[in-house]
Amino acid sequence: MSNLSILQDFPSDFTFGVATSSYQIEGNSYGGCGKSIWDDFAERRLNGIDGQKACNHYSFFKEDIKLIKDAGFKAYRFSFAWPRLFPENDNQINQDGVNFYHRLLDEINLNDLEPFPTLYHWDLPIRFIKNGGWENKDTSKRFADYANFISKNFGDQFKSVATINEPWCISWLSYYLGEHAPGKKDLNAAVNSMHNILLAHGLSVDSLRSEHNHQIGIILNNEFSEPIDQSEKNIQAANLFDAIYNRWFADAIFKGKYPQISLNLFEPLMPQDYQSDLKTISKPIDWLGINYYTRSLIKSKISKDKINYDCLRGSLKKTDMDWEFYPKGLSYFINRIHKEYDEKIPIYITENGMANNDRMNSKGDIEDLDRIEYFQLHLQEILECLKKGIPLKGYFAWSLLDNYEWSYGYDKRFGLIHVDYENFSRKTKLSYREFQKYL
Ligand code: IFM
Repeated sequence: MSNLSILQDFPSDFTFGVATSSYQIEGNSYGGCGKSIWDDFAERRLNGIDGQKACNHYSFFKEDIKLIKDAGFKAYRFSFAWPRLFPENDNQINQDGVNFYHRLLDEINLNDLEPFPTLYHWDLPIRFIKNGGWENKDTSKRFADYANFISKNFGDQFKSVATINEPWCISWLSYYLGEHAPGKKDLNAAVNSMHNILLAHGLSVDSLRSEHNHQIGIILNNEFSEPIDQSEKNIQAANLFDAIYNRWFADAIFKGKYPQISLNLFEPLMPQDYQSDLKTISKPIDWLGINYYTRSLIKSKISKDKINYDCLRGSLKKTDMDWEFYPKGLSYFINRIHKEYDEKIPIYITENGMANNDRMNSKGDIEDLDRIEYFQLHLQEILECLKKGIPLKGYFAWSLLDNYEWSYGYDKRFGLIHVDYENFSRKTKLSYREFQKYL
């Protein structure tokens, strides 16, 4: 029987928390929040299924913080919504938005939870799209101003802060694969946004530090890259996937350069002065967040743009996203960061969890045993890494609540807590109660 008794084996200074993001839970129709690229994308591409209401965390945040506290978690990872703070333009503040984040941070601190805000979790104000969104370096500069505003206004309410959540999703998934807002399929746009999102990170490190002595990190999503077989061409394809998905961002941040294998393809498309930006991008940070969910099986293919691979799913047990359980990938990336990038950098697992086809039993309970097993298997890998002395500091389950899962709308449920989207009632699942029992 799956359980989370493994939680008892962790050292007492290891932080357990839960994670969410603004657009996925807050509800953009409340409190004067402006439109983001996701409202526009949802209208154009998702039959209008958007985050206008989401979980109405805007109204229910006190109840949600209490649930975090009651489970025994010690930290809460959430994100600021840029369009909530600056709905119309870069200078006109929405005071309701400012008040909301003050109240949220107060509530987190009053409950002795450590706030882990992220500055950007994908809800770019819609006005930026006219100028190309992340294709345009100006967006990176505006982001640094926004970061400075946050530090100036809220900086005495938190210590740790992450600049960007999942740069691969913001750039490759959104500008090359077209699966996320703004939904472009253009290699040139993708390459520029892959650089500019990192520049936004680098510039914001300085603009945050100019206000407060924060502990600054960035959050990278990693997906394990496994060639479908050991043939030379499939190994090469898997290396290219890895260079674009994983190494592009980590190499730039920790080594101040891009991996040669992807740069060979991208160099002609890069912004002219990209090399001098790499100095800004690789400014020292205080911690790294890793989001980890699954692996991809990579098969070589010939493509006009030379992105010569296809991603397949294997036959291991799968989540409701069709993502395989592959916990070994998590320890692989932890070890890789530690050995190949920076052996001193404190690492947090900032997201890990699964979408499950949750069903209520006759008593109205959700017994999400597969989710418990998923957590248990990944925690096991983390524990092994801790035993080797890797400076792993914490783990955030994704997610506190069922929420808006981007292009999938509300169909995929990742929460430890079930949300009824009609009346916003919350109901704890068995996985929540397992954390509660052992924390
Ligand atoms: O829901 C997302 C989150 O916003 C970013 N990381 C992956 C999660 C699951 O897809």
